[in-house]
Amino acid sequence: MNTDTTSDERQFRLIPEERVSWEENGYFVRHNVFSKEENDILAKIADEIAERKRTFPEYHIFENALVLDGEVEASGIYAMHNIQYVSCNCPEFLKRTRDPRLTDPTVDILGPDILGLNNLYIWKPPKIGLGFPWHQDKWYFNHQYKTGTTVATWTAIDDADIENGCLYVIPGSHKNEVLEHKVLEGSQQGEFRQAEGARDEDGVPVEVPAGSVIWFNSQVLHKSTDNHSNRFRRANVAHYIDARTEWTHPEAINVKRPPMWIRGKTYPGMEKEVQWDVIPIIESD
Ligand SMILES: O=C(O)CCC(=O)C(=O)O
Repeated sequence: MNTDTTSDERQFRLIPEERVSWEENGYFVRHNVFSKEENDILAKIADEIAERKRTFPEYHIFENALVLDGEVEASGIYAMHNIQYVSCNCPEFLKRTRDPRLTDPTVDILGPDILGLNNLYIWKPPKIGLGFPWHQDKWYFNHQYKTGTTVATWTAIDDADIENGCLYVIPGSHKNEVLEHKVLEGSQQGEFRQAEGARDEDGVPVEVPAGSVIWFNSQVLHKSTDNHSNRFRRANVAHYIDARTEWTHPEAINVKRPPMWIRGKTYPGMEKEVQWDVIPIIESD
């Protein structure tokens, strides 16, 4: 991928209204980014993983209690993490994380050289799929990377609305500090912590039809609610960082979850810490 493109040369570049929303609110939405047929390819693979019909590393599958009206109904999958990794045998997901429809606008935010952090597929089954409490992804990324901004792209595989547990954001919250995140007492959603001080009354639901993408700043406060509908609510989430980013603890790089090369160059000293499926392009000075 040529890294020396200008914004005008990038077909899917940010438009001025999106830039304003990004800066003011910390997110923007595009509709009709992916077709149903394109998303069906990802959905079918994820279904096969969930039904254990496909070879897929178990440690990338995250399971949890699933609840109905506050009662534990079942235990099951709620997310598949790092599904883009070469070891996960899902090249379609890796291709998606590199799709210029996701990365062109991201280049306008982060610059030409980008790495991919976790690509996670969220699986929220009818009636029992759990929401995620208020959080800032930056709180998690700060443990690994020294970077001002990371960008999340959230692609709706199904229509996402209040009833089936869409994403909520607190517009403008990316301008404030990263809050303390505490374990939620009694929560079924074991993986995630709650940002202290985030208030429901400040949040707005971001209801989107399938095929839409939400780009959000990793510092923006966001959450989602439980799925109370008879429909699935699935989403493909891919995070990006500038390839020049430094690790917070270079002496203890998390070799289990290296970022993935997505686009452009990487930098001296980083090539071993990045996952590659192609010959690396290294900046010489
Ligand atoms: O899709 C959802 O339900 C929540 C996603 C989320 O909070 C995240 O990816 O950080």
